[in-house]
Amino acid sequence: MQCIPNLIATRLMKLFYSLTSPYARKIRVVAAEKRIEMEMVKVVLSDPDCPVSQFNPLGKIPVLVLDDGESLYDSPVIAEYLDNRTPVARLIPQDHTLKIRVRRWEALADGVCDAAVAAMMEGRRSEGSQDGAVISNQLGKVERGLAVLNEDLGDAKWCVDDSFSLADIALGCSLGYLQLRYHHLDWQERFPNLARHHEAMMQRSSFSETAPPQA
Ligand SMILES: N[C@@H](CCC(=O)N[C@@H](CS)C(=O)NCC(=O)O)C(=O)O
Repeated sequence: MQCIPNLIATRLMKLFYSLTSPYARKIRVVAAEKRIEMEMVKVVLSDPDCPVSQFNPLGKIPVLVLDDGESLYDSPVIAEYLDNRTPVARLIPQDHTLKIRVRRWEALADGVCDAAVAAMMEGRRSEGSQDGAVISNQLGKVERGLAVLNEDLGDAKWCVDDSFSLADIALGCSLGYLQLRYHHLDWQERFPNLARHHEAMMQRSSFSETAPPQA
């Protein structure tokens, strides 16, 4: 009798992403650290046929489409989902106090990115319709956020409890975005703790292999 191997048909989860999105990079780094395989679907958000809004009504990436068709967003939700999918390389601590500290780092790092993106979008409007007050308000958030992140990191290697976590991934992706779009802010010189953290992140293949292409 022929022996038929027990094949389990599994459909891979699909991640909608772009090479320059810092939020999508966060998820790509999480997946690499946790050795989770996903089908990667690269999108161009400005493309009229971009499929993202079929899966996320907000039309934003990252979106993770699960094997049963359910879609997850935004990046903090996807990161938590993936972290719980396998115990390999835990990125969000089980301990409540540590978990809240990781989440707070993530919120501030993501918030700096939100403000940097908002300032850049305003700056891309035509000369006459740009609002300088909007740009400086958003850049003020970036500056204050970086100062607090730099101060809170101090001379520690990793953000929370001397252990690598989602906080480090979120911080790294936010700084990577500033390096891409705001090189002129000279954040490496002004915030040396953050510069050192970014160098440590670049030693990890999950991070260096997901770096956005420099323009
Ligand atoms: N809070 C969201 C932010 C996602 C986000 O803003 N993604 C940008 C790409 S970097 C986007 O999709 N923008 C398109 C839009 O706002 O319409 C997350 O963490 O996933």
